Formats: sequence, structure tokens, C-alpha cells
Amino acid sequence: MKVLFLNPQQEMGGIQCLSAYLKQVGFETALVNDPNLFDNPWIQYPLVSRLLEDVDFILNQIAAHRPDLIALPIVTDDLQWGLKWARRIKARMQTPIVFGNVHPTFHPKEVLLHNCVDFVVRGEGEHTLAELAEALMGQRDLSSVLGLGYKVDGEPRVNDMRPLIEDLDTLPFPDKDLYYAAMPYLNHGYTTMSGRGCPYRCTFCDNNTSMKLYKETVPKAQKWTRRHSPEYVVREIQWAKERYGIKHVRFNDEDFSYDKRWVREFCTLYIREKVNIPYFAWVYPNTIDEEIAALLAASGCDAVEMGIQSGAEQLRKEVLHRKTKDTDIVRAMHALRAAGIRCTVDVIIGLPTETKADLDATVRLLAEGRPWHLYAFWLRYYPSTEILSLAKEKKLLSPEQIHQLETNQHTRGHIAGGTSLEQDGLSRSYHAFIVLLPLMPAWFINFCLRRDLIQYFPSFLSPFVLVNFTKVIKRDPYNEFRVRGWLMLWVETRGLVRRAIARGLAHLFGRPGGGGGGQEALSGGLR
Ligand code: B12
Ligand code: SF4
Repeated sequence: MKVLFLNPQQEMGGIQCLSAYLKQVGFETALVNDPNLFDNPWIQYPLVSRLLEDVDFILNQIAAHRPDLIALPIVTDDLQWGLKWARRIKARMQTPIVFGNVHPTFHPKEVLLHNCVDFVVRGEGEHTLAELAEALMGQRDLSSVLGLGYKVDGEPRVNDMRPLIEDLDTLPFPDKDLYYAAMPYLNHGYTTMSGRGCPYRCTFCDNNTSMKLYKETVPKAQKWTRRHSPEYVVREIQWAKERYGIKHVRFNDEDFSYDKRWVREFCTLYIREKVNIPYFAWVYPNTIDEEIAALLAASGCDAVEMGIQSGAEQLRKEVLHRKTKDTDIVRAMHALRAAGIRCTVDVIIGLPTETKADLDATVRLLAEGRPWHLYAFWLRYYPSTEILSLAKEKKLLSPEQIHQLETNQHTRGHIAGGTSLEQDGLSRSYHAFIVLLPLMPAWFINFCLRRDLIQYFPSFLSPFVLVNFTKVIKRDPYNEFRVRGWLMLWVETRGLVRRAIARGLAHLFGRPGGGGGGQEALSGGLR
């Protein structure tokens, strides 16, 4: 039994966990990547993308693997991408298709109503996917697989949720070989997670929705936030260092420092075992004080990213359900700077009920904290989040907009505009100003605030271009995303050009092929 994952351009942590587990229990796995260069959550030029898409190349690769099950990770922004590929695959082969990850977790029936999707996996997928594979081999009944959605006579059936995995240390290390073989540029920087779940309840976030889903549907008491032991994490990084010669680690946990005891143990062990690999982590403002910042720095943490979202304390509390005080945010930024850790902060623009005074408060807070770098995103309303219910309640969205959001026809990414309603000139001026703020001297920011000048800042400037401009000026000595981004663009574009030339030559000289994967492989993979 071979499970093939179709990957949407990014390095997907969940797929690496699934593949490692499937291999551990005796299945084969494979990965085919869709480079999706010009139509992804960051860059959206659908026309260019359609012109440059190499559909046959990807389908041929899939067929060449002769998979028994094709699995796609589907976050909400990728639903249309997933459906497009599932339809294309179904037009060429009968292999069953399963969708997993957040979107099918919350909307299993809607996803199953599409003819091209045979199964959905809800929540953590390791055991469910392995049991689905067993069911396809005739070793168990589909109705017995917790967390699975399937069809009976075309009608969606959704089984009960599966309890969460309690002891994460029982899981194998993520399957990096799978990704590095298909996308060699990813081996610049090692990404992983030291745990699962996040203790907070932000209204715009699917972490909150997932936690609620588990609480409501799994009878046994469930601990949503779980952590690997510090020993496991140190062993994993040592293993990665030896196996891949890694130079930097990126911990993708939502909040690396929510448990001070764990952080103390981890940092002490990381130093004692002489891991000596610098790392990046995401942190939450309440959890950073002088002690934790110093500990993180001593163990090798060189950069963090921290969401503050808005400088308006009341709005943060009432609309976002983030109970952080302004003073905590400023203290965290100062503690990190004093410890020598570069701090990037994230803010969201276009929040429901946000006023000009709230935007001024955000600028004021940032001017006081002085982050090293920052990202300003537009709000993106995801279906099933609390903030969408709030916007509906306050009648901030029209029925058409709600329909578009709930059926996911509206997929502008966070930088490209999100689904904020407040994309008027004023918000756009503030957005552009905030993105450039790390490059401005404090006196200039305060001057603009005092004279109320930000509203006149050019609103036509593209935040995407501005963010990249600030990154050129404030260079991060080791930013795996930057390195990978450029390498990916180079490798994938080169591949595209080479295949186009090969095809042109083949056409000129009347020879078939040139599409990669080859006709032989293609016909072999058709069922
Ligand atoms: C790290 C991260 C990233 C990284 C790496 C991408 C990745 N997914 O690994 C980067 C920065 C690239 C990224 C980008 C984006 N991200 Co992100 N990201 C995360 C984060 C914090 C961790 C992901 C992770 O590794 N989890 C650990 C693994 C073990 O859990 P998992 O991914 O859920 O996988 C398990 C199950 O879901 C399931 N499963 C997952 N995939 C599949 C596939 C199949 C076939 C099956 C059967 C099961 C299955 O089994 C897995 C193992 O148990 C999550 C939040 C979270 N905690 O999940 C957000 C999250 C996934 N991201 C989110 C968003 C919005 C994005 C972007 C759209 C942002 C943007 N506008 O650019 C892009 C989309 C890119 C993409 N195609 O995924 C949202 C998605 C919300 C939604 N409703 O869709 C999340 C949930 C954050 C949030 N709380 O709201 N992200
Ligand atoms: S802290 Fe981040 S991951 Fe956690 S609930 Fe809030 S937005 Fe979501």
C-alpha cells in the first residue's frame, strides 16, 4: 500500500508527521509537489499561473508512483487548489483521494459532497490515515475508523472524532527525506514543532475552533496543548544536525514559551548537550519576561516572531479575546531586545469595529516597543472562526459576503488584502505606514502621530512590496524562508523552462514525450 501526498508548495509539517508514522507501521509513502508559483496565499497572479502551470508533468509524476491512495492537505485557502487537482486526477485514474487538515476537519460533509473527494480525515491524522489504508486493503470496515468521513451510495457519512494523541514522544521524527528529495531547497533551515495545540482562544484563529471541536465531540477529557519532552526535542535536533547538517532550526509551535518550566528545562538541556544550533520560535507577549528572554538567548534563540495584532487594548480584549496588557507587550519587546533576540511582530489591520484611534494606538505601541521587524496583515475571515460570527452578529458583512466566505470563493491572502472590510484609503494608509515603521526613527513616528499625518500616507503602496523592501534594508542573517523562497523560484522556474524547451524540441522533431514522468510511467499508473 503506497500513500502519495500532493503538496501545495509549502513544507507541510503535518504531512511529514503522517508520512513518518505510515512508514513506521509498514506503509510506503511518496510526495509530488505542485510549485504553484503564481497562485498561492502570498502571490496571486492566476492568469500567469494558468499559463505556466505544468499539469501533465505533475499528473505524470503521480501516475509514475502507482499510488493506492492520494492524500492532499487542505487548509481553507487551498480548498480550490485541492479540488482542482482532485478533479484532474480523477479524470486520469481511479485511485481514491483523501483530504485532511483544518478545512475538512471543520467542513467534512461539504467537502465530501464534491464527487472527486472520496474520504476526509478530521483532526490528527496519523492513526486515522493508517486505518483508512488498512480499510482499503480490506482489513477493517470504514465505519470503524474514528475521525474518518466517507461515502455510502454517494451520501457523506462522518464517523466520531478520534481522541488526541496523548504522548507525543511515541511518534517518530518528521519525515524530512520525503520533502528534501522532492524539494531539495527545503533543507536550508530545519522546521519542526516541540508540541501541538495553543493555550489561547483568539477569535480569528482556527486553533480556538479546533480546541472547541475536540471538547464538544470527544467524550474523554482531552488535553489540547501537549508537548514533547525536552529530551525528545533535543534528540531530534541532534539527529537532524547529524543527518542533514542543519545550520538553523525554526520551531513552528504557536507559542514556544507558554510553559516556563518546560522552557527552563529545554534551554538548560540544549546548552548542556552542546547542540549549538541557533533557532527561531514564535512567542506570545504575556509569556516573555527578562528571565525567559535571557534563557532563550543563552540557548541559541536568535529571532522570534510575536503577534500583538492591535495596539488598542480594549479592541484586543473584546474583539480578539486577547487579554494582554499594553505594558506586557512593551516589556516583552524590550526584554527580547536586551537579550539580543531579533523580534518581529505581527499586527492585523481591518479588524471589525477598528477606528482611526485604534490604528493610532497600534502605531503608538509599536513606536514604544520598537520591534526589529514587523508584518502587518489584513484580517482574513475563516469560516467557523468566532470573529466571523461576531462580524455576522454586528451585521458587518452582507449575506453575499458571508456566502462567499463560507463557500470559500474568496481567497485573497493576508498580504494581498485578506477579507477585511475596511480596505478604505485610511486603513491602507495606516497599513503602508505601519509596514515601514521599523525603518523610521522614533521622532518621525511621534511627529506624524502628533500632527495626525498618517492618514495622508500614500495608500496606493503595495504592502507586499513594502514588506520586501524592509527585509532588504533589515537583513536577517539567517532566514530560511528567504533562502528557500529564492531557491524555489530558481529551481522550479528552471525546471519549467527546461521542460518547455524539451517539449518544443520534441514537437519540432516529431518525437513524443518531454513532459517528465514519461508515457510508459503514465500508462502504467492508470487504473
Ligand atoms: C507552521 C504553519 C505554517 C507554515 C508551514 C505550513 C504547514 N502547514 O506546516 C507556513 C508559514 C508556511 C504556513 C503558511 C500558511 N498558513 Co499556517 N500554520 C502553521 C501552523 C502554526 C503549524 C502547522 C503544523 O505543522 N502543525 C503540526 C501538525 C502535526 O499538525 P497539522 O498540520 O494540523 O496536521 C495534522 C492534521 O491536521 C492532519 N493532517 C494534516 N494534513 C493532512 C493531510 C491529509 C491527507 C490527512 C489525511 C491528514 C492531514 O494530520 C496531521 C498530523 O496529525 C498551523 C497551526 C497548527 N497548529 O496546525 C498554521 C495554520 C495551518 N496556518 C494557517 C494559515 C491561514 C496559513 C496560510 C494560508 C497563511 C497565509 N495567508 O499565507 C499559509 C497556507 C500555506 C499552506 N498551504 O498550508 C491556518 C489555517 C486556517 C484555515 N482555516 O485554513 C492555521 C491553522 C493557523 C490558524 N490557527 O489559524 N503555516
Ligand atoms: S496565540 Fe496564535 S495560535 Fe494561539 S489562539 Fe491566538 S492566534 Fe491562534
